[in-house]
Amino acid sequence: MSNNLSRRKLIATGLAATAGASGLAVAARIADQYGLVPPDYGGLYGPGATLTYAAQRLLTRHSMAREFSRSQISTSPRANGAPPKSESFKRLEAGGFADWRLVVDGLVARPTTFSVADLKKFPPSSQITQLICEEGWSYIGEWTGVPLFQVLNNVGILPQARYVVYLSFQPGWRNSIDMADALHPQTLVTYGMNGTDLPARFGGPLRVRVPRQLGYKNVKYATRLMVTDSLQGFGPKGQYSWYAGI
Ligand SMILES: Nc1nc2c(c(=O)[nH]1)N[C@H]1C(S)=C(S)[C@@H](COP(=O)(O)O)O[C@H]1N2
Ligand SMILES: [Mo]
Repeated sequence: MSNNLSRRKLIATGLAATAGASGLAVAARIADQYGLVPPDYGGLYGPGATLTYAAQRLLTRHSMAREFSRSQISTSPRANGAPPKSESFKRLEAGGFADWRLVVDGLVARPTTFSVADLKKFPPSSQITQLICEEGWSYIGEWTGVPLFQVLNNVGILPQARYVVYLSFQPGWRNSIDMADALHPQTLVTYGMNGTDLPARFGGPLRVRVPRQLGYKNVKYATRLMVTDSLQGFGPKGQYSWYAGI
C-alpha cells in the first residue's frame, strides 16, 4: 500500500468514525481545531460541508493539478462570456494594456501597484492544465504568468494573512482562496496563454489561474489582490460554493 493510500485511508476512517460515533458536529469541531473550517457565510456551511472541506484540504493541500503535454492543448478552447464592453476597457485594450494596474494590498508589509510589464519581470512559470467549468465543459491550455506566491513574497504577507481575495475589472466578479492555495506553486497570475499574450476573451491582460479549483475561481481581468484575515463581505458569487476543489 502506498504512503498516500494509507494516509488517505487513515483520514477517511478517522473522520468517518468520528462522524458515525458522535455526529458530524464533532467532526466539525475537530476540523476547527486543525484549521480546516471553511469560512462561514451566515450559516451557509453546515457540518457536512465542513467535513468535505476538511477531508479535501487534508488530502489535497500539497497535491498538484494534472499537467498535460503540448499535443493535448485544445485547438478551439471555449471562452465563456465576452470581454467588458465599457469604454474604459476598450481604451485600455487599445493601449495594449500598458495602463492596466494590479493593486496588491491588505495584510501586506508593502502595498504595491504592478503593471503587466512589472509582473513580467518576475521569473515566469508555465503550465499546461485543464480549465473545468462547473457546467460540465473543459479545455486544456498553456498558461504563463508569475506564481502568486512570488508576488506575495515581494509585498510581504503579514502573519495574520489567511486569504487572498481577488477582484475583477468586471463588477461582481471576484473570488478568494486560502493561503494553502495562494502559496501553491501552480496558482498563477497569468498574462500569457498558448504562447501569446492572454487574449481579452480569456481574461487578458491578467487572470488568476487556480488549476486545482473549478473555472469560476479563475477570475479574469484581475485588478486587485487583497490579503485578508477574513472573508467577511467577500462571500462566494451567487449559488457557487466557495471551495471548488477538483
Ligand atoms: N471576470 C470574469 N471571470 C470569470 C468569468 C466571467 O464571466 N468573468 N467566468 C468564470 C467561469 S464560470 C468560468 S467556467 C471560466 C471560463 O473561462 P474561459 O473563458 O477561459 O473559458 O472563467 C471564470 N472567470
Ligand atoms: Mo463556469
